[in-house]
Amino acid sequence: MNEILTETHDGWRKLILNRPAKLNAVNAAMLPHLLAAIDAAEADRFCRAVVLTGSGRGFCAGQELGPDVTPGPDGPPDLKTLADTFHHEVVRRIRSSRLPFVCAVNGVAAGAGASFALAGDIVLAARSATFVQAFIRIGLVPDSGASFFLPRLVGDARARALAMLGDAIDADTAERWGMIWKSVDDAALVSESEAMAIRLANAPADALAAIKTMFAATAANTLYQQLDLEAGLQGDAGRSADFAEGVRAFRDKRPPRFAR
Ligand code: T3D
Repeated sequence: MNEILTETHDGWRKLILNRPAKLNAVNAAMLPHLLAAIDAAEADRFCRAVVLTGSGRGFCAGQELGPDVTPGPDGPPDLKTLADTFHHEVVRRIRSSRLPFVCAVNGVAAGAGASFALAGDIVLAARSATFVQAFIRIGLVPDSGASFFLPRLVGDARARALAMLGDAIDADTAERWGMIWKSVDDAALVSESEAMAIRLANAPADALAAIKTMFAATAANTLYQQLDLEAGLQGDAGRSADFAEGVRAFRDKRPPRFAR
């Protein structure tokens, strides 16, 4: 079975984790295909947005608790290399991509699967979906960015409790806590995430990429450094055809038609 499905639409792609019987748990054989699918979207000049979702009733149950993490003749598994090479590379590529990523969390997102979801730029979740920091349940620690994303999204108190207790939270709670953009009716997730991708595909692409650059830098920057970065990126945006079109459309009282 093809464990990563790609749908190519007009201006956007959908990447689907496709191991439904295992709630789309990932492993070292599957993750290179996910990385390749992300790279292919990045390389496609007609692609302006990506939806990442799962097939079946799960989004992603994190690392497959199978051969990759089973002690072999040489001793315990090398989780550092596994994380560095695969899981963390997924997060790096989503975050460093020019493309806005919409994560459509269709079901449980656990362990690294929750981190992949939170790496998205805009996270929509089906109301029945849950987010689980499952690591502690099996004696591991948060990875794939969980210890970076969570405190920034929900605050230190909630992040620590989620990481230390491993309790599941539902999509409504995730929305209320600011962990995700929106919880939607299960039946509406596909249409809402696709509408979001289309909307982003029609937005000014360079400005979206610049917003990603800004938000990537903000965690490490001082206010003054961030002001310098904003000024530089605004300078670039001010020279763009999209800005000229945006202002023209405003004056003409019509919707803008940004470059595609
Ligand atoms: O180096 C590194 O970076 C290592 C990576 C670490 C990052 C991680 O992601 S560590 C965390 C790994 N993930 C987990 O510990 C989650 C394990 N799964 C669960 O706790 C539960 O399955 C869920 C809470 C996600 C969902 O529960 P539920 O009751 O809805 O479903 P289920 O019945 O437990 O699972 C359905 C099937 O999927 C089941 O298979 P079966 O019995 O029907 O054949 C189950 O074994 C399978 N499954 C779910 N998660 C995994 C999995 N199989 C392998 N690995 C999984 N992670």
